[in-house]
Amino acid sequence: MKKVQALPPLGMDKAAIDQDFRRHLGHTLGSVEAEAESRELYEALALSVRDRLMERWKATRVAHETSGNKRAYYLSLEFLMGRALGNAMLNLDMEKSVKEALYEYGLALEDIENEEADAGLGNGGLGRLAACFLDSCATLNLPVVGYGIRYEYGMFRQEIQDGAQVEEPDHWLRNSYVWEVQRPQDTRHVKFGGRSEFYVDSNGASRVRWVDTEIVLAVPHDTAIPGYENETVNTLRLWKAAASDAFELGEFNAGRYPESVANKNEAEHISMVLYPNDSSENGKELRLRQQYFLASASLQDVLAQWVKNNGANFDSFAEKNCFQLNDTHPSVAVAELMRLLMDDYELSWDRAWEITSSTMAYTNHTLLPEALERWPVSLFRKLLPRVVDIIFEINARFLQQVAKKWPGDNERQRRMSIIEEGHEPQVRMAYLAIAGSFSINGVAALHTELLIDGLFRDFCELWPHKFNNKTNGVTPRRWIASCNPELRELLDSTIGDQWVTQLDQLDKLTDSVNDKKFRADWNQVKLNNKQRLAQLVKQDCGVEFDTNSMFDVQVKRIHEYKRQLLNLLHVVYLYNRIKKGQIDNWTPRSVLIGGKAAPGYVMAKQIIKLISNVAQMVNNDPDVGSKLKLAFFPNYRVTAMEVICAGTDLSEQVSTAGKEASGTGNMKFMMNGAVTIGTLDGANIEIREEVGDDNFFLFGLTAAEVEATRPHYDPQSIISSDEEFAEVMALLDSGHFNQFEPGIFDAVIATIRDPQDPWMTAADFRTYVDAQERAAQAYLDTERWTTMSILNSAKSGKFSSDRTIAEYNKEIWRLADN
Ligand code: 26Q
Repeated sequence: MKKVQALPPLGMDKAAIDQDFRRHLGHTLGSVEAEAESRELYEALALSVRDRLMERWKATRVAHETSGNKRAYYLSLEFLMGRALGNAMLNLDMEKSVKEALYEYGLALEDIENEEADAGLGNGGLGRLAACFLDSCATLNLPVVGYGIRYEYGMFRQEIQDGAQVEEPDHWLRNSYVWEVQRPQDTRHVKFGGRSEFYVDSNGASRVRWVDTEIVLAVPHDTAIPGYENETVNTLRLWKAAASDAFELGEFNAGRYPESVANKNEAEHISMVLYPNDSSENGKELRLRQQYFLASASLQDVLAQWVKNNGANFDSFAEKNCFQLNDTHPSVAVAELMRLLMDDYELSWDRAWEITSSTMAYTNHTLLPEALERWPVSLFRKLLPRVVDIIFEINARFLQQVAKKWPGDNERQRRMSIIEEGHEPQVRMAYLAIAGSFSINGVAALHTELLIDGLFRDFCELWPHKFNNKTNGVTPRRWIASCNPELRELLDSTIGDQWVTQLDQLDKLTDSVNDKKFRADWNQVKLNNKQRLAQLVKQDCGVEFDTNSMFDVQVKRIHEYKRQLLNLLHVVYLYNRIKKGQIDNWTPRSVLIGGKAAPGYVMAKQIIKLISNVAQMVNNDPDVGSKLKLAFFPNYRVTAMEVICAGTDLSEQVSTAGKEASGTGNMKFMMNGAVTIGTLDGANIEIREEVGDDNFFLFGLTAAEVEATRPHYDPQSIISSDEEFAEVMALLDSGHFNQFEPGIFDAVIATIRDPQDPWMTAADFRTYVDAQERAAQAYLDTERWTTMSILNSAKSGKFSSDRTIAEYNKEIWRLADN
């Protein structure tokens, strides 16, 4: 083959971009330039940006392949990427040239950007964390590849009809997606079904092969992950499922050709849709197929590349590779790597185990017992018979170790077993992940402590050295520079522009906290962002927010433990005070609540409906006016948060202590100068440590107090001994907010009075309302609030995902930066 000479690098100036923009419009898209629609303009611009990504992407790939350096792989069922265009322009430093080029045609960049659909391939925190991590890995020059699934349908689009959530499919690929490159040459084969067959190989060794399987093709689609102004472009590889030819030409389809082709569907269903639950959906066969599909395709991909470069010699494989498991979702990878090494590459059990247990690392994201993944052994065996054999063998050897350390302690063996015995035996995925990993981490200091003292206590006694904390972070590129351009400029002109990659530099803002001009500029930026948010709320909720009011925001998945209900009780409390005429020193407030409920989570859906109904009542009461507004924000997603976090004054982080593993929205708000009202939960604790108690509105029981209170928790007596609380409950009971829908909120209201309420909403009502009052008074004192706002931003440096990733790298992955 004759070698092709690469073209010279593309220009980054206005003229070069303008040239490519018009070339793509006319030649790639075939649009008549003078009549181009905004969709075509978007595609032409995106393709011009993509061309520039491509050059750097190739160079990075070659550099990583030739360096022979260690690499890490982030395995995740979710990557909540949001939009790519703005991010790529920011990281490639193209914003200025692009704006200049578009200016010529009278086009606004924002309108063009709005043509892009969010890549919503995740539920919430865990998926967005994966996206922030990829940005930081690329920015830190770390050779890390993200592996996930290319769901045809991402997180559902939420509509609100008559105050209730309605789910609409999110066909995000409908208008062609310009950011992915299909790489059919790297297609992998994933097996399902069949049986294990034992045989003796030519060396007389007994081996196993997995036969009579169905084969599903995994076709990779790569997306570029640019680092910030550093020429690095890493890869996110998403697998699409496709039927193999063997599949459609099954045994008996002569004369049934169309039907057999239509049967391809079954294989292709695997990558059809993201499961919209953010706490586990137990026992669903398709979900287990997805998990194995991701794990197997990704591991085969890594092994194939290894063998291409090193031959089938795995002596240094563990030194050069590391797999980070994003929760237990991909943890079947532990058994799958064993299978591939033994069955496909003929390694012994011991060698395979050495490699597996020194390359796998597991991150836990939840303490909720109902969210711990377990799969029926029977289902596992039907789908993955060979894999289940390996899991049993891992368990047998693991329990021997337990028995050796604690002889005769059968109860402990039963507790720690990877297989939960019982009527329907189950595989405990977290225990599989722990047994197979050299590192297990929680995502905030408290969360890790609770894992060590509680959930994983037995394992920590066995392997204390495996456990560690990695407090979450978020990328300052998307969550300041790109979503808050006015703040970015103010920061640049005040402390220089190094903060974008060294977020600790924000601390320099403390030097300017008393500077009059700076404070005025700070407030002006916030006001402009509130204007932008108010416009969005008007457009999407039909509610008018007054920008002089305090913007009080809670956006996150709807979950009882996150206690949107507590927030709502406070709104009803304020409403009641207005109705009673208790409005001295009133702080006008605009409360925004948004988030999706899992479609099958009845209580969460009722909470949405209750918020909508209270909003109707509050917003249309002439006594209330702009003293109080409440809006439910529909279809909360990454792109909405970009506007919301910049325009927020008060960040609501009010989960029951000990339940929110970390939270990451709390960090985005803080960076953008919001003050937190929150419990001592997850990363809130560390946020408060950084910013100081004076600049944080703390309330509620601690995690230890929650557990100590539980046995004698008596919400009814709390309510009846607090007159204002009793009034709030009476208002809800009276049906005031559901006059034409009698009884619909009975179940929700009953949880508050239930002594068994796991979230103990009533316990924190009084301290919450008091903290809200402190916040309201602080807001009235504009000078005080300005200081708090500035200091929150100034002290947010720790919560950059660059810091988090640097820690993963230093303590877990140990990659050289390239
Ligand atoms: C599991 C099995 C079957 C179907 C769905 C699932 C499933 C999917 C998503 C279970 C859990 C999730 C997502 C969990 C999640 O987002 N956890 C959040 O992770 C964040 C990042 O670490 C933390 O900040 C949050 O505190 C935590 O709730």
